[in-house]
Parts: sequence; C-alpha cells; structure tokens
Amino acid sequence: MTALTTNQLEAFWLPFTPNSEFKRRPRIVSRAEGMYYFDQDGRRILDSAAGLWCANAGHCRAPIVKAIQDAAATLDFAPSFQFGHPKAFEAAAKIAALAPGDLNHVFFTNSGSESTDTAVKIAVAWHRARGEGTRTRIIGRERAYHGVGMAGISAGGMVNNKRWFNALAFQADHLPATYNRAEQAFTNGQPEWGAHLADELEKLVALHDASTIAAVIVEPMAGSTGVLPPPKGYLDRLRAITKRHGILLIFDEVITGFGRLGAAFAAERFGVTPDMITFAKGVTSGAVPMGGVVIDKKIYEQFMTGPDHAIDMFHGYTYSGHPLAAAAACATIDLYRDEGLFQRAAELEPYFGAAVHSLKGVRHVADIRNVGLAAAIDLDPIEGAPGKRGFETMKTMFFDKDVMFRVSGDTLAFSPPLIAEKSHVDEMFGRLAEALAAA
Ligand code: PXG
Repeated sequence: MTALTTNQLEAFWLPFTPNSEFKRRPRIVSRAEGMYYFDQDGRRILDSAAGLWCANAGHCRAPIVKAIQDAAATLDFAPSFQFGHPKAFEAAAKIAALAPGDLNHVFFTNSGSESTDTAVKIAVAWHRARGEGTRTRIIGRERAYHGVGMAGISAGGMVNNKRWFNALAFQADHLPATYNRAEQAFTNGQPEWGAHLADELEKLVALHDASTIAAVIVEPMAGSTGVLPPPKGYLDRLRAITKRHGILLIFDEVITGFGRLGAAFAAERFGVTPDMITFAKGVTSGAVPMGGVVIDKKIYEQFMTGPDHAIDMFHGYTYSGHPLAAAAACATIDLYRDEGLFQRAAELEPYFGAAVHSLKGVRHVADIRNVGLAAAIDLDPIEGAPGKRGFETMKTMFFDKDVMFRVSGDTLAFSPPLIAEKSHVDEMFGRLAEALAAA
C-alpha cells in the first residue's frame, strides 16, 4: 500500500487534532487485528486505547465482522420511525439485560454526543409529562465530557469545549470535580477522599429549588479528562440526594459501559443504579457507530399513556437502531459473554494497576490514577507550553515505540481492549518508561 501524499491529506479536517502539524507527518493506520494496528508499511502498533475507548473486544473480531457483512447483504437500511426490524429489538433486549435494576428500555442513537442530548431531553420531557414542567435545569460536573452536542457542551465541564460555543449552550450548573491531587496523588483505584463533594448538590438544590431541577448527569468515572475514579461513597451519596429531591440521575457510561471497569456497566461495579445510562463506543466494539440510552421503566411507562395514534416522544434519528449497528451490537455482546471479557478485565485489573503505578518516580510523572482497565498518567507540563510534553510523548510512542494511546493535554490515557494479555500491559508501560526516561 502506498503512503498518502500531501494532496490526498488536505480535504479531511480531522476532529480534535492540530491539522497542519498532523499533515506534515501523519499518523495513519490502515489495518487492525486483535490488540494491534498496522500502518501502511505493515509496522505493528500496540493499541493501548481500544481505538478511542471503544474496541473493547479487540479489532476485526471474526463474529462481529461476519454479523456486519451478513446484515449489509440482508437488510441495508430500515426505518425505525413507525416501522422496525428484528435486530434492533434483539440488540435492545441484550443491552437491557446487561443493565441493572429497572433499566429495561433502550433508545438508540449513533454516538455518545447524541446519547447525552437524548437523555437530557427525555429527562425534561418526563418531568413535563408528569406535570412538573418547571424542572428544566441540568446539573453536570466540572471536568466532565459528555460529547459535543448542545447538551454535552452545556452539561460538560471542559473549558475548551465550552468557551468557544457558550453562546449556543443552555445554562447548566456544575458540581465540583472529584479530583484533588493533594489528597489523592498516586491512588490505586478509588480514592478515600472526596465523597463529601456530592453534598454540593444540596447547595445547588438550596439555591435553585428542587422544583426547577430535572437531572444530574455524571460520568461514574470521568474518562476524557484523565481517568478520575469516583471517591469511595461519592456515587451513593449522589444517588441518595437526587432521590430525596425527585431529580433524575443519569450516568454517562459511554466509556465505562461494556466492560471497561470489569462489569457490564459502572453502575454494577459501584452498586449504584441511576435512572438512565447513556452508552456508545463499546456496544459495537467500535465496529459500527451506535449509541443509546437505557431508561428506567417508570420513565418509559410515563410516555405510554397517550392515544393510540399519537407519537409518544418527539425525538429520534434516521439511523436509530441501524441494521448494521444493531447486528454489530448483538454479535459484540454475544462475544463479550462467550469469552467472559468483562470478567477477564476484572481479573487483569490488579496487574494492570500495579504496572501503571510502577511508573511512579519515572521522570516527568506527576500523578497516576486507575480503575478497571483504564489508567491515566499526568506528566509535569513544560513551562510555558502546557500540553507539549503530552503531545511529544504521544508522537514518540507512536513513531518510535510502536504504542498508541490517548493524550489530553499533559495527561496520557490507557484503555486497552479487554482481550489484553499481561505481556501487552508490560509492553505499553515498559516502553513508556523508556521513552520518558530518555525525553
Ligand atoms: N460521553 C463520554 C463520557 C465520552 O467519553 C462522549 C460522551 C461523546 O461520544 P461521541 O461518540 O459523540 O464522541 C464521549 C466521547 C478521549 C476521547 O480521548 C473520548 C471520547 C471521544 C474522543 C476522545 O478521551 N469520548
């Protein structure tokens, strides 16, 4: 395969990328298998990021590939407005079966961002349908990432996603982030400190009154801003406070869903059941775009009380429950079950945690956090150039050490496919230690 020329690189504006720099020396992969990407020259690169936190079953797995191929040849598209097709129902049932409590209904989207928009709209509509139409306020959290749709921008807590687009966003309040380096540095797993930060929700209730608040949305473990595991007891408190005030609790499990934390959902791992769970990424192991919201039956049933000819909720996407995505989801969830991949992630967690913490003391390492098969390493920023050390480390690792991972500022994030072996874990962190020591 020949390398792409500069002209061929020009048209595609890559998302969340410095494009000019990228096009001078592009990082391009053209094939994938299991734990590895391959570049156009056949160089093998260890995928320590499951793509973008999504290829949880590993890449190009045969049963998923076959399901997509069969679907493409059998039913390329079918509408989900007023009509249906079998695989969408099958996928919804499989997802609902994995979700805890009464989270029995699934609304399909195509991405995490659309899932945030959907969950927030359902929350506001549900309160209105019950006669509490004043409940419209959404509460997110600092350092949250809920995607780039309007609800994600509004409820999210990353400054670069907000400041450019603030004029378009709706007003939302934010709980404080749960991370505090002075209290939590180099914690392996959930920090002891920080459960009390959930009590800030009581202050927001006192300020605005519960009758104006529709929902709280949080990532059970913040992913994009650098793997922030919830402090012990934090999610339980959030659940208790939301329940007390009739506020819906939404877990954004776009990253934590489908085994990342060693259970189907983080809700299961942490023993806290929200009213809605948003998902995407791992539902198809990244093979076809798909997202959605798992919804508690009390919410769903509230919408089912109108006349027979009337639409119950004015929301949906052309590609909600797309046949290829639904087929991929069914095959992926079956593969997770058949290979016991969630359990496997749980079993590898102690080894993975010890391996990442072995980098404590390595040059430039300022903090390390982990839970499940997710870990982040904060590097000390280069003075006057925040983000540069992270960016340079990512490039060195990709080009010279054959390892791919995610970088956000000076934070490196690791989230390998759940099929990872101990040798892969040694490889990713061993090579990183070498690269940092030489930098
Ligand atoms: N919620 C969460 C918790 C996410 O992590 C989204 C929503 C949005 O999903 P879509 O499918 O619209 O992108 C995400 C996305 C990173 C990284 O490097 C994380 C995401 C996407 C790209 C990069 O951490 N998460």
